[in-house]
Amino acid sequence: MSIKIIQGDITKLSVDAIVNAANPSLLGGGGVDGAIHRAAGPKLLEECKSLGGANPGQAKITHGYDLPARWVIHTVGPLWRGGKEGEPIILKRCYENSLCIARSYELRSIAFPSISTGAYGYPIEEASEIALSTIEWFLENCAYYEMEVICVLHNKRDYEVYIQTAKILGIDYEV
Ligand code: AR6
Repeated sequence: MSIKIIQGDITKLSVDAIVNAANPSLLGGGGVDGAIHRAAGPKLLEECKSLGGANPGQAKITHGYDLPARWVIHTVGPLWRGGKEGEPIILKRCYENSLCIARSYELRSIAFPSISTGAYGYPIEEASEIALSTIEWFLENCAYYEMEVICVLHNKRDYEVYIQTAKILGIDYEV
């Protein structure tokens, strides 16, 4: 089991699945969602239309089409409203449910962006704690075969925050 923290563009990764930080329509948007749809091509949107949307915290899987990744797991993060409206538990569910789907497809390498910390405004320091602790917990307690989870941060500051959080939480990670 391993957690990797890297800086980069998630759409370029040749992994079993990349996770998309989508909105409840699951029909595309800006940020990482827009980048994933552009790189995957129009067939991704066609398949997404058949999913019937998703609630915050849920996750649904599609093919990756023109992406190097075979699968895309679409999850809807919480919109940050100050932190007292259930945002932490919803964010935790995004990671848990995405990893449960990955496990049910027996996927070995899964890459996550930093869900909710762009347009949805979740503070990266707090979001990184939930991301890393939930991934570590899942790998230790729920994975029954070797899984590699990669946290992909688009910019240097977010990357540095993740590394700092991993150190504070005492989480074993690779870079
Ligand atoms: N690779 C990796 N990370 C990226 C990439 C990329 N190519 N592009 C952006 N990020 P956001 P949210 C990072 O806004 O906050 C969409 O319109 C970005 O720096 O993509 O969950 C959806 O349709 C940030 O750290 O997602 C929803 O309406 C992280 O991805 C809404 O935005 C998440 O930022 C969801 O907002």
